[in-house]
Amino acid sequence: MLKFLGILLLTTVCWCRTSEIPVDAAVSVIVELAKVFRVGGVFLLASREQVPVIQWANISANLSRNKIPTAIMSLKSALYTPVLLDWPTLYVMFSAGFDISALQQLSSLPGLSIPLWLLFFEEEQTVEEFFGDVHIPFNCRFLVAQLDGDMIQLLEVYRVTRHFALTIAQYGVWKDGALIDYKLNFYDGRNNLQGFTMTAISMDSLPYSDLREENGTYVLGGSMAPLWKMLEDRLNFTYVTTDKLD
Ligand SMILES: *[C@@H]1O[C@H](CO)[C@@H](O)[C@H](O)[C@H]1NC(C)=O
Ligand SMILES: *[C@@H]1O[C@H](CO)[C@@H](O)[C@H](O)[C@H]1NC(C)=O
Ligand SMILES: *[C@@H]1O[C@H](CO)[C@@H](O)[C@H](O)[C@H]1NC(C)=O
Ligand SMILES: CC(=O)N[C@H]1CO[C@H](CO)[C@@H](O)[C@@H]1O
Repeated sequence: MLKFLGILLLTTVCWCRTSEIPVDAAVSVIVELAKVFRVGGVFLLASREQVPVIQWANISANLSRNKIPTAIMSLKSALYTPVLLDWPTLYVMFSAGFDISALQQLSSLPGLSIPLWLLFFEEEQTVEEFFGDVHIPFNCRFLVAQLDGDMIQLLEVYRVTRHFALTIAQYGVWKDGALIDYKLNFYDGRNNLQGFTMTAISMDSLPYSDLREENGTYVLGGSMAPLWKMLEDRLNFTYVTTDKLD
């Protein structure tokens, strides 16, 4: 009877798909990113369900052999562990058997933009569907790694604001143990606010800025105005003004 229960437990634990990304490739991607971003340590985030399907211990041992301090941490503990400020950290996750609601919780952390994030993605659904309404803020460095033949494509994902569609852009490619065509400055190309309307307040300071009402709307005048207009055009945003400080 006990044996039977054991088998039952095993089969229920192992229902989820095992990770298809080769351990060697995953290790190499992490090592290469650690070099580029001078990462001081790696946290491998895993839920209890994921432990049997992903070779965390193997990956962790290999990273340590590469002189990269590594710890395996549950997604729950990550919520309560302060982000290390003076030590560039890489948080790694696998999507196989992953609980997206945990990521939803993680994404509300105030320090989300401090570490670098890497998600090995191997789902039938698209990246957009997977993230659903998870908010990855504009200033976050969040990478999604996807197997593509003998290469791994690295995408960056973010949203301009919570209600905007997920932006997915190419970050780089991993091939034959090396990162190629990657952006050294992570924020390169992240210069389109996609028509975002920000609320602005102007403290009039002549001759630089002068907020005037015209036909019921406020327009910025003064010598700052052309500069501001140039920023709006370059960064693709608009503004509405308010005279209330709250
Ligand atoms: C680690 O993974 C590699 C590649 O998948 C495999 O060859 C090796 O046996 C594994 N080592 C352990 C200790 O599981
Ligand atoms: C500005 O953002 C809007 C909304 O995403 C988009 O349709 C438009 O093409 C963008 N303009 C430029 C110049 O990128
Ligand atoms: C305000 O309305 C007047 C008359 O309709 C128009 O001539 C003027 O261009 C408008 N100004 C702005 C800033 O829209
Ligand atoms: C997955 C794996 O075990 N990869 C490597 C770990 O480190 C040893 C020694 O550095 C390599 O031989 C493995 O290929």
